[in-house]
Amino acid sequence: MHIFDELKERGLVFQTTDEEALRKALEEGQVSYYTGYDPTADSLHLGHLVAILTSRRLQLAGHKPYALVGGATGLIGDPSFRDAERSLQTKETVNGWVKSIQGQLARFLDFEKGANKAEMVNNYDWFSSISFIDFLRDVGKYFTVNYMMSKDSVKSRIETGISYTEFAYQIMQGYDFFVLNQEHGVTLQIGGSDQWGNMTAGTELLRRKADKIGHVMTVPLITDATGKKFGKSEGNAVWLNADKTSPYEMYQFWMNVMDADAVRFLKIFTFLSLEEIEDIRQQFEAAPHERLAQKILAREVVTLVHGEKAYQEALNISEQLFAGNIKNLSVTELRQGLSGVPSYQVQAEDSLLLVELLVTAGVVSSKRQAREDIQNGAIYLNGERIQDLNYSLTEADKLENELTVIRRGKKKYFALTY
Ligand code: 383
Repeated sequence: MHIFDELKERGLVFQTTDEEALRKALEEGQVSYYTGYDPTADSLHLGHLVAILTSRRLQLAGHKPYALVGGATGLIGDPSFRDAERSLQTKETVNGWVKSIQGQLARFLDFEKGANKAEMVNNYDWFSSISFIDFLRDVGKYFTVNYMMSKDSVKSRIETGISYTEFAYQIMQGYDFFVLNQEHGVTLQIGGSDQWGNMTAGTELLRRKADKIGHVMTVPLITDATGKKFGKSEGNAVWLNADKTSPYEMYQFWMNVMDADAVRFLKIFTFLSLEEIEDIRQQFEAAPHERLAQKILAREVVTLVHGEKAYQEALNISEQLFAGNIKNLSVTELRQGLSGVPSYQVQAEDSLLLVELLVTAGVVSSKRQAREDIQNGAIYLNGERIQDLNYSLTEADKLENELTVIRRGKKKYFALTY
């Protein structure tokens, strides 16, 4: 199947400039294309993955990717889909973030081999040396304020206000496309649908300044079956950096995807072939309770982002916690596995009598309930059932001096920290 049709089949094409022209370009030979990422944090997150993986798919089809990290644009701030002005970060901070993000991107594209190996570029390289006078004369002159004001990113801020700085953002991104076209023959820019306005500023500049045709393709902003923006777990971004979101948390995120989304997400977020996905779909629909689609989604994406070992570890944590077998887990694994469960930091003055501590820590609502649970054998400390009403916690109950895992019933976990 032709790459453009495959991208469509996978639900990855939201909008393009002249579709026939783009398809023809992709059919006729190697296309150099780019996607930009601004350093607005020290890590990318799941929201970036659609664009990154689409870029990888095009590379696998033989086209040549450029990954642009916005060392300059990150200092300015993209107003797209933001209802308020961004606060400026220091140059040191932004530069540090550029490096982390470059490191992350390096894992997803092939920068090593072949005529279509990926290239990393940073727009600070051309913006740091262009003078204000030259920029206004050589770039600004091609954009009318009227044109710039017609962009959604600007229109949506007319009431609340937008600085001249953020207003100028679109022509910076436009100039990037121009520079990459002139210096590297880049003719296609890919980005999320939030980037349409910025990306077409580039095709506009190419046309007016160099009489060249540039193509733009947007990937959709992913929403779940209820229309909610994808990629958040309890309101927080799911980061690609394991120190910010552990592989186990990411694994859980994919395991919790709704049935109605799972097959669609397999097409977007994995490199399984459409035939393989169709096969999975049939099995999944025959027995949705087995969650085959979620399991494969979790396996594929966690392996892609964090590697096979981290995936196996996440799977193991999840299986052991589910079976109540926490004795097989190390404290590091337990910390990952329990990061989302309620926890309580034990204070020096707290009673260590289990009946009392269960109430203080909020595991149960009364001492009567605590007694009942203990007697019924529903309370476990570090995987060991405790049925002694007079049990008092000792040093031996603190795993590596810092953690006690309480389980109530089959799989309600609580963490005590010290
Ligand atoms: C900067 C300079 C360019 C081209 C692009 C840029 C960055 C762009 C932007 N992109 C987002 C980001 O950096 O802000 N102005 O967080 C996100 N992208 C991609 C995709 C997405 C967009 O990095 O939709 C999600 O990941 O386009 O929000 O010359």
